[in-house]
Amino acid sequence: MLIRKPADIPSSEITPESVYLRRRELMKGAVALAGAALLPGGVSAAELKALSYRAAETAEDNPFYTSEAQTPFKDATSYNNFYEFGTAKDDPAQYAAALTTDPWSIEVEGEVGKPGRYHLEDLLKGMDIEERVYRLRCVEAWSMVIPWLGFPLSTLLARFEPTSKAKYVQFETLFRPSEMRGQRSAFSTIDWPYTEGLRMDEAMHPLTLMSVGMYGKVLPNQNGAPIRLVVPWKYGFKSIKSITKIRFTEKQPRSSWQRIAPDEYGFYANVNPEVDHPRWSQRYERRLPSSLFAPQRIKTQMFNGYAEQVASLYKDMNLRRYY
Ligand SMILES: Nc1nc2c(c(=O)[nH]1)N[C@H]1C(S)=C(S)[C@@H](COP(=O)(O)O)O[C@H]1N2
Ligand SMILES: [Mo]
Repeated sequence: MLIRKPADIPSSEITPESVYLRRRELMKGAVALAGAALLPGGVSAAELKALSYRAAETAEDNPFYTSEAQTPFKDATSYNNFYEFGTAKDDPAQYAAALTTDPWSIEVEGEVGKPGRYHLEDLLKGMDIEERVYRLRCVEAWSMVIPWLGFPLSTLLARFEPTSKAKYVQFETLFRPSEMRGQRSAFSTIDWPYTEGLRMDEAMHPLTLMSVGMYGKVLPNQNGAPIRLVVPWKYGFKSIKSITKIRFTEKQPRSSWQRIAPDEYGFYANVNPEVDHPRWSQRYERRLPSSLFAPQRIKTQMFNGYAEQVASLYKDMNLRRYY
């Protein structure tokens, strides 16, 4: 267990006090979860795993942390994009409860030494869950600051032993129309399943997180339970939810949004205030909670503020062309 009782934490680690208090908050979350284990049907491996994790660091120069105000849990879980449950921002919160997330498995295929179907609990075994406070900016120009729980995607991918031909990795979301009402809609724009992809070096970058929880709890269904990607320097649509397939490929895969509107949504989708979406500017964002009277309009940063960590991945690329 990575989480420790207050008595186990040396005093050198409890300054400033806010860190200590935050740890306590996190542990309260863990206790609440332990209570959930009493629910009929038991508690999933993901839930058990989320009980133990490293609390976020506070160092200003830590790329896995931001001291910006965190988006309240209520906003992060009620204003979502998850088209499998509908296109309105409040649809996921209303309808995602229908999704069964346990048992869950992930199929691994393509250019890889260890293909197969893996149970989520096996994949989580021995995985160190840590907390990372990341900004996430949607292409529609709202943004949030969320304390995610997860582990580096690189740790997981390495276990499957990608071959030397694996240049990209593609992800797919579950296709289960019986539980995902958006997939039953006659008006749906997406050719299901939702897919996304990363170049191998992006996938292996230490900032790229596989998340199983947020705010000290397991992921709410509307945020992509039981396991989703978080790529904080890219527009939100790259952070694919409820993943059931990982495919290693030699050629660049096509993502769902590229297929829907290739002029508007590129493969890279790096947050870039200099490159407008064809229908709107990307210079500013609305930090949630945002309202008519308190719009919280802030300037968007290059690579969503993670340029120091990731700019080198794109150093010889024309980012207007590769948007
Ligand atoms: N499977 C799936 N994943 C998805 C989406 C989706 O519609 N389906 N929407 C994306 C978009 S556009 C955004 S902005 C983020 C939103 O994540 P959040 O609701 O946790 O903030 O999820 C991304 N992942
Ligand atoms: Mo988005």
